[in-house]
Amino acid sequence: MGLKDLCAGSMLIGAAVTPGLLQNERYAEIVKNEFSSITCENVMKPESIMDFDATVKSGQTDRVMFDFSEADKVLSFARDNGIKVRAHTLIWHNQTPRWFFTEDWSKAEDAPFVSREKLLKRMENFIKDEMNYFNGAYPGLIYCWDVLNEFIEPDNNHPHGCRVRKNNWFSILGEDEPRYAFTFARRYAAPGQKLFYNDYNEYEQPKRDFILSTLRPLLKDGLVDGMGLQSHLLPDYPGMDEYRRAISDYAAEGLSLQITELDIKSLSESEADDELLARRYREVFEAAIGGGVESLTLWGVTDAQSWLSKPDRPAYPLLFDRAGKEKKAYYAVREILSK
Ligand code: 9MR
Repeated sequence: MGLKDLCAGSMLIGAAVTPGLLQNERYAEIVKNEFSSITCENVMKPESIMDFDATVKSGQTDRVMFDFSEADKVLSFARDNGIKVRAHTLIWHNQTPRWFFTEDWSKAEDAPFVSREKLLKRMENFIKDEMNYFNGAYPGLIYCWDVLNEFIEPDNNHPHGCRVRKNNWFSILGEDEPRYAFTFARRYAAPGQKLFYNDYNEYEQPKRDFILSTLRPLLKDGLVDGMGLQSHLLPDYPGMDEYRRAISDYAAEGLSLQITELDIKSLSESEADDELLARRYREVFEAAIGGGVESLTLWGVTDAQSWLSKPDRPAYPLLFDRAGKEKKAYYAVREILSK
């Protein structure tokens, strides 16, 4: 019995994966045995699917062209193994090429941006064509979309918490960006697919309040369904009270909740740190189950592939070690899910 069997019926449990990881037999086995949900760690992001040459060649000025071949490797694996997919991510300031925003799809550094009107056409076509492709090729596979990612950044000192710096979407669309993103996504999503806002440091104040005041009007108009709690945590931060409080504050608004990118940045594999990690995972899973979280995704499968592991500074944030062996934290999670 894998983790997915222990929480079947109450919660999906997932991992972020890359096409490369799935080629490794041991790692692919872990994914098949343990998880009921998959997120593409990078290959569904705009920069991975937007095809510059094909776009220029197409001669169109308001429609980007795609290359979905890397994403297809992950989605066909999911389909063939009965695993559902969280689609990550449509509108994001990061990993979206600048040429998408420029006149004549120019890659020149100082190329001028298109008008607001033209960007809205590109945005609608982008969302529509991507959703139509995946929903057509993999009917019923994707259960939710991260429509808007990391739009709130209190450090930018905008009165409503908007991320104004290094955000080409915002430079052109301003505060209307979220409404347009969710309006188009709702228009083209398949029936039953949930639309999510996804962010990190989601438990902190004032970020939480800014997120909620952005989502409330969209929620009222039926445009957004859920809050993606990324949950990139440290062993001792945030405190569990703060974390639980955030979960209940989001839930109180009527948002569906998913933990979308969980990892806990432990920098040693000493016995003591391994124990600490297990305790922390236990608490987070308890909070998730107690808070009605419907899907919980780990941001990676083993410590080896985690984005937190650098060649000169390994990290130990996940449930499986570099060899793909279950850590104490894995058994702690099993215990909570078995209750
Ligand atoms: O794990 C991803 C890493 O491989 C990429 O280099 C990075 C680029 O921005 O994105 C990482 O994933 C991020 C996710 O898409 C959004 N939330 C934060 C994640 C960790 O940075």
